[in-house]
Amino acid sequence: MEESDDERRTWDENQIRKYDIKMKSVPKHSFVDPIVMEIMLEGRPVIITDSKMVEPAAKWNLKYLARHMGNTNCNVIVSKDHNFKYYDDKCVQKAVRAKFVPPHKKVTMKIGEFVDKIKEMSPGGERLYLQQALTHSVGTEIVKDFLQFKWDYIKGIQKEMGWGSLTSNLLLIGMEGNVTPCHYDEQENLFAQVKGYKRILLFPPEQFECLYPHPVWHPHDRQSQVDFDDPDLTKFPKFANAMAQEAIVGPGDVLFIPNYWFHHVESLQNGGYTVSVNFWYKSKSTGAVAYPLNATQKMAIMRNVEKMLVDALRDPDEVGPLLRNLTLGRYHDFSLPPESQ
Ligand SMILES: O=C(O)CCC(=O)C(=O)O
Repeated sequence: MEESDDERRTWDENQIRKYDIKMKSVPKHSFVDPIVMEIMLEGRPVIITDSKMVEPAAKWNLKYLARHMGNTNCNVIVSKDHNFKYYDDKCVQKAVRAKFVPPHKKVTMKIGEFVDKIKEMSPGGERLYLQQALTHSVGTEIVKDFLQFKWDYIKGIQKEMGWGSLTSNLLLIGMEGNVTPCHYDEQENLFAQVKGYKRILLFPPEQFECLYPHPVWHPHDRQSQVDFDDPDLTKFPKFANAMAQEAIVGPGDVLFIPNYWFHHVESLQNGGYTVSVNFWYKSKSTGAVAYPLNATQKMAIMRNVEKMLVDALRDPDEVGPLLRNLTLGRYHDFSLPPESQ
């Protein structure tokens, strides 16, 4: 991979993975356009252009990062294929350890080693994805750049949106074609694209039932069970109704990913490596709850009920049967065909 790869400024349809999912586009507006805040306040995703929010990171190519992050032990995920489905190590140790096989390895390495390995990438070979929190451990030059981000602008958004504190910034360095499969987070996210292009498919909380997230106690909690490459519509029939909102982001773009929105993220194929930095914020505190509850609040309630049941029953395998007993034959609308329920 040559350094000139990170100067690539365009992409074409062939670089995008093909899925059998209906799609429309996420709106894209300049940061000066008041519509950006209107969309964000409605809790919808938007691509913000021209903000120069993380401009000092524009020089974060592999050479620069290797030079200035040299001593950091970076978290790197190593996968046999293009999918990097997140799993929580803490849950692996608990109830399901006997049945759960981690889909990939998590290792630490110096960035120099990571860079060497991704340059050696061979088709069908192991893939790597560096995902490192930006803390003081990343080295003084990187911290200096970070401090020069456009914090007035970033803090302005945080204030206007009423968000809580900034919890973390993740630096993501991905190989071309890497995929973070569909999942949701419990935080607001300003996702800044620094190098290369990523395509993000977003799904609102209303589509929970189309995406079948794993149970809360599972190591893959918050991740969709549906394999987008080969969806099993017998097991997950409502996936056929999923409707994605597509965002393609390149250097300088910032995507707002609202709390509880499912998102699938792919580094475009044959596009060189990608660099992104996200900004995870605590959501606005709920304060007075407005009725009727919106889809995000309903999703939060479902999570809490599920968590309470896991805690109370102490056996994850008892949660499903209890929930089924609670509703079976009682909450069905008998005017509807069974397959639609
Ligand atoms: O960029 C990626 O691959 C994943 C990022 C993501 O899921 C996030 O920022 O929430």
